Amino acid sequence: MNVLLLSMPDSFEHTPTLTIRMPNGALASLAGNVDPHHRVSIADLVLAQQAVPETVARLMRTLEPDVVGLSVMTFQRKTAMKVIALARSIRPEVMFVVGGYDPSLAPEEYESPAAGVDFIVSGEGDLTFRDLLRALERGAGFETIPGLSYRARTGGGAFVRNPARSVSHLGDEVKPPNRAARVLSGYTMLGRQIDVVETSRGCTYDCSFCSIIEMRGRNFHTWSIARVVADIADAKARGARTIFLVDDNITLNAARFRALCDGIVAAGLHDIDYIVQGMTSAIANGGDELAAAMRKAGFRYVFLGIENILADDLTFLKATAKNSQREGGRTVGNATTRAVDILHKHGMLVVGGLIVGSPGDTRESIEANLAFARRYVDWPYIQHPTPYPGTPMTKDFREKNLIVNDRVDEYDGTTAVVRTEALEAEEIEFLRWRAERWMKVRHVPKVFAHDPGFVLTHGIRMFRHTFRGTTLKTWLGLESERQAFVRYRAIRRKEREFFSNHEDREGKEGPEGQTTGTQTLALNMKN
Ligand code: B12
Ligand code: SF4
Repeated sequence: MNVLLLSMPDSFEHTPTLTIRMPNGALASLAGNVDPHHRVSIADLVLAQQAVPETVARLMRTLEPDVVGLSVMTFQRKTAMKVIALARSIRPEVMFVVGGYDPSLAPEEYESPAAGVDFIVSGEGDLTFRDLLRALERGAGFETIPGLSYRARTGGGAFVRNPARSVSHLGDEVKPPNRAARVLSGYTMLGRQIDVVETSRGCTYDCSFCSIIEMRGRNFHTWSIARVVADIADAKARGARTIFLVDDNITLNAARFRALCDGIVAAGLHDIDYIVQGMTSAIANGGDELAAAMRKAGFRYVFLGIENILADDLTFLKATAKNSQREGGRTVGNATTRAVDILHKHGMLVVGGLIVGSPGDTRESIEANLAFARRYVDWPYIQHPTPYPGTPMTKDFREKNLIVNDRVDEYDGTTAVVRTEALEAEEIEFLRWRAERWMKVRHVPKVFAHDPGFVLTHGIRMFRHTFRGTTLKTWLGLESERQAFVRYRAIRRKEREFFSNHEDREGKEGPEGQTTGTQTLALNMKN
């Protein structure tokens, strides 16, 4: 069968496509696990953000897929529906499969006939998708495939939800990703080609804002160091110079993480820049030994899930335990500053994940977190609590009646869609927006020291992107920053519209490295 796998083009304020365009790891994993006689093509639509409809149309016409699979996060739902409608208009006979966080956690949104979806894969998709293709090929029924929902052939075509599939214990069960299936090019992290690698799946914590627990329960499974090292070598052989380890929580087993660092060095793969996300407690408790091993292996950016520096907010977010520093079996305080200090001491940079706008937050508590970020983190990754489907936090916000926006395409983490008891959502977003832009500018010298060519070529555009909405009048003090903020929000809303006036845009050039409608860039038809 001809299979086309798509990830959505919608991107996040802190990972603008001008500087960061990452492959979706789920799609390469699916491609690696289907039976080898299928022809699978992966297209990450962030690579074609300026020409989404044109690219989808071109892929549908040139690849002639029998099955199209879409990976969808909640804030990408609206775009996914439009992609399906367009693709179906070009090839009405195609079968559409959706998977990922949103279809898994809000399946009802995809079950209405208007959505145009034929199958929903919940939770891990590697084996379910493989089994679905087998069933389609044989013309067999779908009722024995765990993790799959499908439209019944009788009874009005309602969706049938099969029982969930148990989480995979990894090992040899889930085969390595197939990166060769990617048909678009232009992946980048500040000018260096980037790839993603998984070393484990799952987490045993239960932070109230995180979708992972509802998605797969509380568990943690790992691949062998040998498999991970081979996977990194594969990414490197295909040109990657930066690798993001996308594990949910790699630091759950610090000894294994340390062994992985040693394995990377032993395999000579420490000439790559690594990015990883981890818990402050694990980094603080791992101390100099773990941090030195990480640096030696090439780790450059460490995303720390700090979440909040105030105890009450951490309690609300259920993120106290993972941010606690422990000594002699006892909690002795918050681990955040120690984790930051250790990473800095060993030459690594901190991406500070903070969440501002929990129900009890006031102007002062938000400012305290922003001041902390200003002082301690290298790149701010500050978000607002966002009520994703199925999370305990969503329930809390709903019960407190604090959700003010139900347009899920705006659930991108930096649009405030909930208010606190003391502050309006817009005010919370304004406070974050106003402070964060300057924190980003401050990081530029460190980027310049590492990638001078990239900053020289793209510096002005990076600055203009960060300050979009701000005009000469704002700089001269002739209008308030709030007016610039209103303009920024309008620009942001427009950026989410990938399908408006697409006929007018045909042929328009996108940012450097992005595929556009008229380019025939890297359509790799060989696999
Ligand atoms: C890595 C990651 C990122 C990377 C993205 C890299 C990339 N291009 O993929 C970065 C840092 C850029 C990122 C950013 C964001 N992320 Co993110 N991210 C993750 C993370 C940590 C791991 C995802 C991953 O790659 N897993 C490995 C793959 C193999 O697993 P998987 O994606 O689950 O895929 C499996 C199944 O879902 C399924 N599947 C997935 N797609 C499909 C498609 C089909 C057809 C089928 C059949 C099956 C299937 O099968 C796959 C294989 O088993 C998760 C989870 C977490 N613990 O935080 C969050 C997570 C996915 N992110 C999330 C969010 C909200 C975001 C942001 C909006 C804001 C933020 N919190 O940072 C931005 C926006 C991203 C963007 N497009 O711009 C949420 C999604 C919630 C939701 N309900 O939508 C998660 C769950 C975290 C959370 N807060 O709970 N993210
Ligand atoms: S520690 Fe990280 S992955 Fe685990 S539940 Fe909390 S936010 Fe999610």
